[in-house]
Amino acid sequence: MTPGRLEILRLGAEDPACRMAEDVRRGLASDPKDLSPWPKYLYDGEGSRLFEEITRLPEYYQTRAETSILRRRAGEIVGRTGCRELVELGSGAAGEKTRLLLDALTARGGRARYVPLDVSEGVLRRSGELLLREYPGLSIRGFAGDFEGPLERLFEDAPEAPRLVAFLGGTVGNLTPRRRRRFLRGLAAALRPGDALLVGVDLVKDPGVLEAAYNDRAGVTARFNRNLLRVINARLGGRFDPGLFEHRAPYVAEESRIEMWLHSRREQEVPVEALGLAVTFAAGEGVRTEISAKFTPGSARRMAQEAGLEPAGFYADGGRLFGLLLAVA
Ligand code: AVJ
Repeated sequence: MTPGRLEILRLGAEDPACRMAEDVRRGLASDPKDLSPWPKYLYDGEGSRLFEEITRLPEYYQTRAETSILRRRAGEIVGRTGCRELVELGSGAAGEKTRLLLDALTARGGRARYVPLDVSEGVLRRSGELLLREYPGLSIRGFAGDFEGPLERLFEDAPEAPRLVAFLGGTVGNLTPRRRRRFLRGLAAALRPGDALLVGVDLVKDPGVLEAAYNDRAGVTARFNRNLLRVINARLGGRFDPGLFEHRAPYVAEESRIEMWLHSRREQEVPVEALGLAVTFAAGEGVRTEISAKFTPGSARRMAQEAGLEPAGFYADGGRLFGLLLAVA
């Protein structure tokens, strides 16, 4: 990797449309209907745009809280790990949070590398070009792909100094417990001793505050949720009418998680061409579209330990709304 250089590689070769048909078939055949194991399908162009809008909503405190932690502690976190490379999983538009970590990394002089992974190649290219202008000494190797696939290639071309792998935004909470364990074990196995993982986790709090964050007054989260049906229409030839589904996002205390659902307003049959079938919904029947697990400092530490990582620090914002767990391999 040469300083001042941007390269974008593709991670994983399988045909995404074909995979999606299989995933959606499985999700819609289960009882209850459940598309939440595949949160990535929420993030097409429109879904990513709506999510950016969510991060600015008054009710959605997570992005602001996480950014405020990094504003105060990025220097300390990077200093503790001694890393020279930032690997960011699900980097998205590489906004202020990424810059706070890169500021801390480049403030220490010498060569620094940034290895973002995101499903959108366009987003990687645009944000990579912007970052190169702001950080001329940085070398960037972006990977377009899915963080649940094999991650070894992200860690090829290993630098001598330790790496910091950042998995921000609370995205780890969107994985089902099984997938979360599988993902973290796979990640831990790809790390070398001394490498560090920084995971953002939304914290357990008053259910009213949690539910407001996923049931915003402006209805942006409802649009984000219904957009999944548009993605299925566009990519799999579905005939969903998003207006016939109601957005709900209750906090399920027994699971410590928000669950996002779409409930059919009436009995209906929806053809999906790529599946070669029509999906039937009873009146009021729901399909779960996303889970978003909430953690305590203790449950976040246990999650890292289960993957064989050693918890090294837990950082929260002033309101204790959101946390960053630092763990080392
Ligand atoms: C992707 C984890 C940041 O679970 O809060 C926002 C996605 N879903 N509103 C979350 C989301 C509904 C979000 N994260």
